[in-house]
Amino acid sequence: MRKLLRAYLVLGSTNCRDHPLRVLEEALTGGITLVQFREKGPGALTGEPLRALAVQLQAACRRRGVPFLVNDDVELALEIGADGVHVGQEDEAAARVRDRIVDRILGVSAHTFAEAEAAVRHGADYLGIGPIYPTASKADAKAPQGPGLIRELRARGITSPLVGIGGITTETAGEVIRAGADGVAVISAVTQATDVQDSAARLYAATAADLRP
Ligand code: IFP
Ligand code: MG
Repeated sequence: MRKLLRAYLVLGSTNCRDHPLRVLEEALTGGITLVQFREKGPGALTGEPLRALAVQLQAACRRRGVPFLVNDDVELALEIGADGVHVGQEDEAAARVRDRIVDRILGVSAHTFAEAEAAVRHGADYLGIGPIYPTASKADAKAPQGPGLIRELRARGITSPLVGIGGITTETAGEVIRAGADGVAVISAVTQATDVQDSAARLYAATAADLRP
């Protein structure tokens, strides 16, 4: 799990300037290690187009041997046979999702020590910690916490796989890893880049395991 979190791409059609499949293919070529399909915001797909895009993106991940997770939508994840689900605090309770997806990957967002501790207890395989920096990708994002939150969680005994998310760039990825994260999750840093493949490759390079404390 820790290795998979290294360069984690979260994307949906509303984040992409080109067709999401093209963006994803380039990002995978650049070295992305894990993918989360997160179809959110104005213009987000629903129904059959949503399912069709999920299946397309999943197929691209399978060809490269990269696990494909679905944000929030447990039904969709089960229907297409995704490798896992990522849920927030406001989504279906982590413990319930754990029971429904059994041996697939379960990621849970946490913003505090108490949320992190509860998510681990409810069976999360990894925690998404953020927002680390200010972000435009999430309309209802909480206040930025800085890499210090990850440092605090490690100091207080959270040993689970952790990924930082929120406003992380290739420039700041290293400090998130040095704070104790196993990886970084990004949307814009890769999907909005002029050269998607290059930005993914730089993200991968910036998160080398030897940066870890
Ligand atoms: N964290 C993550 C992840 N994904 C989300 N969608 C989120 C928080 C709100 F990257 F998986 F850790
Ligand atoms: Mg959510």
